[in-house]
Amino acid sequence: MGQTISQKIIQAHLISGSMEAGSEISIRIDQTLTQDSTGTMAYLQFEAIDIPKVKTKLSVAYIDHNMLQSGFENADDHKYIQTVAAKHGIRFSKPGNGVCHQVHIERFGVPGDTLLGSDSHTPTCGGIGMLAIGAGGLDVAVAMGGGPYYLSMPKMTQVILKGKLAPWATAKDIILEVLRVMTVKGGVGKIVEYAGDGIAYLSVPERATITNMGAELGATTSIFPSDEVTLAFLEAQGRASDYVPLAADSDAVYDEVIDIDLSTLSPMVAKPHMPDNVVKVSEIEGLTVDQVCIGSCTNSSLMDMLKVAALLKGKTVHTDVSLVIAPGSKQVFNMLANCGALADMIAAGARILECSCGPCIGMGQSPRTDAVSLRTNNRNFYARSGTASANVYLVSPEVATLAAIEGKVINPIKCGQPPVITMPDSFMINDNLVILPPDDSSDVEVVRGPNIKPFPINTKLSDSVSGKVLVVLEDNITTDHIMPSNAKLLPYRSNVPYLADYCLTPSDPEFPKRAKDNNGGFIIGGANYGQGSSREHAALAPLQLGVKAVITKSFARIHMANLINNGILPLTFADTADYDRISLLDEFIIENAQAQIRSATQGNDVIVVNKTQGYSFRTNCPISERQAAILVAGGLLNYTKTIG
Ligand code: MIC
Ligand code: SF4
Repeated sequence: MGQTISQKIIQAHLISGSMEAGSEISIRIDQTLTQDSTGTMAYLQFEAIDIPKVKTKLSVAYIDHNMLQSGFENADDHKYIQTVAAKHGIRFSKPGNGVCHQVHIERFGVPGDTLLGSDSHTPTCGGIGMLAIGAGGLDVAVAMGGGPYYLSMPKMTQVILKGKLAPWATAKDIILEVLRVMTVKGGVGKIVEYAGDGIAYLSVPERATITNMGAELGATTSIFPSDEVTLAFLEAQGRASDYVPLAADSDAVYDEVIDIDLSTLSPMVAKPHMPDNVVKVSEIEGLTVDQVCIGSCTNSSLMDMLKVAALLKGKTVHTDVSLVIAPGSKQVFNMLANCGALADMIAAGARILECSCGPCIGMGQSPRTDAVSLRTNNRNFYARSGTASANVYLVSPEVATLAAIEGKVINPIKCGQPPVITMPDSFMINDNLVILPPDDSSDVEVVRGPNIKPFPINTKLSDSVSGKVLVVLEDNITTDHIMPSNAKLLPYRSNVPYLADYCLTPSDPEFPKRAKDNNGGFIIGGANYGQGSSREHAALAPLQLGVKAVITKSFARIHMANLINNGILPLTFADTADYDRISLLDEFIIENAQAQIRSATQGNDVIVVNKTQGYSFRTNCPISERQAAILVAGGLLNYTKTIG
């Protein structure tokens, strides 16, 4: 039987397990990436594992999230990451070099290789045929140390793109359409592979927009074949030698196939507050706009920026709109400056930001109360912009730019022909902001500022797990609810005790106090709990507050792995009707927890007793034997010590 693209890459990297969907496998990781908001924790954990030099082919530490430096905290973290990277053989991408995913695909990604990144949008590199997966910091730390990455073998989804996009329809509209069809939970446990005659017309940056936002499907990753288009991109980046062709076999079998006729797609928009709340732009035409943000790892390539500049040329941003633009990388920024496109943006009145995540993660540019903000980002989760009452809409750079000029949403179809932008034959290559680690790092001193606090480590699972229900939450709770990130909180990513006081506050401001008053307990969630970011802090902050188990209707992949790595039991209701019976502060107990967790690996139920209401209910814990051992040991760090 033929193989899919990702099955081929997995097979070539397989260390253990059988490649049957749902069973646990482990793979060798060729490259890792970290960014600063998850990186500090990942490197603290790497240091705890105590391996002198990374064992990957390439590991890069990026600084792109915490860029505001409104106090000493961010700068301290940057210094720590720079010195710890130098110490352990990791390349350091300085602040100003760009957003990790944009830089990585430009300068480092290799078709057919594996990449593990401590950021959920790591699948961006799937745009050049790399198997690129987002994970928690601890999993990335283990991979840097040469350890395998464990995952559940995904199912295979094929999205067949037929024909050619109509004028004004873009790669962003393709992925918004896929989100509309599959929803934010539709990709959980799956890899999405793109195929069809339509992909020949999509450049690597366009493919990367699609694989980037595959994270919003909950997918393990997304991937395009490595073909002539990939070769052209790598050649233009001066990296033709990294090219290897890669395609699915013609008789490869997919679990699911979705057909999209590109010629029928029109500009789309994801309405507040979920990336799958997708309609046609024509349905919100005329909506008055207060803010437009262009950039983020989804749409900040040179081609995106050149389109924006062409539309802005000779125009003025509307009186009532604030337009901010953040180019994705130094390469993009420099080329915009060299060709004059940057001047067109400035002349039109755009506020140019440094190349970083910026508004996407609420690092500045929070819009006004009740604002309508059009953004080219990948996420419009509630309160993520830093203004809880704001309504964030996700659109293509073209739709965003036209709205910035007109002050309202315009259906671009009515605007004549779009600017025609093609990929340059050669990009400007200057890697002077990537600092190589020294061969001999014995003299390197790792600098730790006062903001770096010890992180919580769980203890062995006790045989009787008891506590009160601390909160009951609805479906689709994101990591932005569990551990909000914004300009005020992001500086504390290396200070979990501080962050814990904000845990789940967008959903329930009293949660941290209630958790502390009751010495921890249980979190109850709905479906797709923990979707979004890879931030391990969404497990570490609950751990700091004494949370012992999270019981939900279902989990998002990375968050569930983060809970296990930190020794918090991830349980799902065997009968979702039991969710409705639970009241706040009910007292729960799981008897014989160690034995129950071990036997859950055989598909047996884990019984939870509701002492307050006098009944028990069944839960599942769909984990491997290795994961059960991690939970019993009290997390991955403790487990690693037990196995030497
Ligand atoms: C995000 O887009 O939510 C982030 C910020 O990049 C996160 C990482 C983090 O929380 O630091 C992600 O996507 O993993
Ligand atoms: Fe940065 Fe936003 Fe991309 Fe996350 S989604 S890596 S915050 S640009």
